[in-house]
Amino acid sequence: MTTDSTSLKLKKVVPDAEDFLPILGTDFVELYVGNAKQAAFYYQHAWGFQPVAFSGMETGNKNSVSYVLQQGKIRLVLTSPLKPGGDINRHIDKHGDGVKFVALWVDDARKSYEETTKRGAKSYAEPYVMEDKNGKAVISGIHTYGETIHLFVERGDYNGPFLPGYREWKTKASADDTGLQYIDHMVGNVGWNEMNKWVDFYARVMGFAQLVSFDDKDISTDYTALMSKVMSNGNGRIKFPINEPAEGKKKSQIEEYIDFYNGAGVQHIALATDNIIETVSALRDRGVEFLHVPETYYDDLLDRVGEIDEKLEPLKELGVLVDRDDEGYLLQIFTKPVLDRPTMFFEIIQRKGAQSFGKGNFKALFEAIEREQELRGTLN
Ligand code: TYF
Ligand code: FE
Repeated sequence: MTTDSTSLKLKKVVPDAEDFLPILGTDFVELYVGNAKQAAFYYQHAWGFQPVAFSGMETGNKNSVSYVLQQGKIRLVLTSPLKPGGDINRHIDKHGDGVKFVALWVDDARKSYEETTKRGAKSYAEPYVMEDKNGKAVISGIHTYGETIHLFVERGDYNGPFLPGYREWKTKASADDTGLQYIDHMVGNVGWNEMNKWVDFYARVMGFAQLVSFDDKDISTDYTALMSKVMSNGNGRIKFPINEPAEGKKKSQIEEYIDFYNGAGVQHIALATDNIIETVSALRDRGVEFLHVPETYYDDLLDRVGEIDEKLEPLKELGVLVDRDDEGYLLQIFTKPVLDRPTMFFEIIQRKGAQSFGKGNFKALFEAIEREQELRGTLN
């Protein structure tokens, strides 16, 4: 493993052309979960997301229930079935709780659908209009890796709590936010030798380009390995790293994920803060569990990353990792899986100039993950 950083470059995988899929930002992330009421309680009280909107029996939705929560620009939707059978139950049975929809905010959901399906995207939903007294929105959707879906959300004249059909949702007990601001990146785990197929998908079908902060991430510790490439849209607001397992002496964390998720899916969601010490302290006080790095990581930290604004002691106390590239530095930390299956987890990230992903931390991070795999008996 080398730790040199080279500057972040956009490698043009597709010829220069107009951006045929302009994306305004991430609109929402929707998880299919076994018990949305309790999941919503967790994200509200442990993570500080605020209640926003609700759909369920009281709004005429007899088959499923959805809670919408928001913090900064991050919008989370938690959906559970109300009856046996159907696609949500099947999804939960196969994958456990997990991300079903990564919804992208666009100006034109019809054009987004046409441009991507004509380049080979598999249709999930043709453009349809949702409407209530608050106005109209248009939604369409295409398949990406595994059973994950990209929705295109055009908000048009809609001016309500979330989307047509949803009503405002309030709770009596509140929890302060924890300083989370926006989704920095969302990572997909795909199967053996499938990374380049999905890199090509994001390039060809969605017009993304590969972000190269160093040569293709071919990452290994003494025991485990994975490969990773980062795809980004035209304006850089959307960043999707794609991981695949690689052969090592022991089982890749990516293979462990694929085993338990029963296929490809969203591995981690990186949430940005502008004060990682405050954010992680608050999350930890409320019971969110983070991966532990050995104290020796901090012994030569400042030699590796140079001067930083933060004091070393709180970073060490919390287990926050630091990495530098030629544009600045970043601070990051990873939760343990937030579900019973060792599948999805979160990253908290604070960027101070650096636009890369923490290459210098991979060894310490992956060794921390290996220790968790060892405890689960899934390292072999
Ligand atoms: O998103 C990233 O690239 C970093 C590092 O399985 C990382 O957060 C990469 C692969 C992985 C876990 C974290
Ligand atoms: Fe990440």
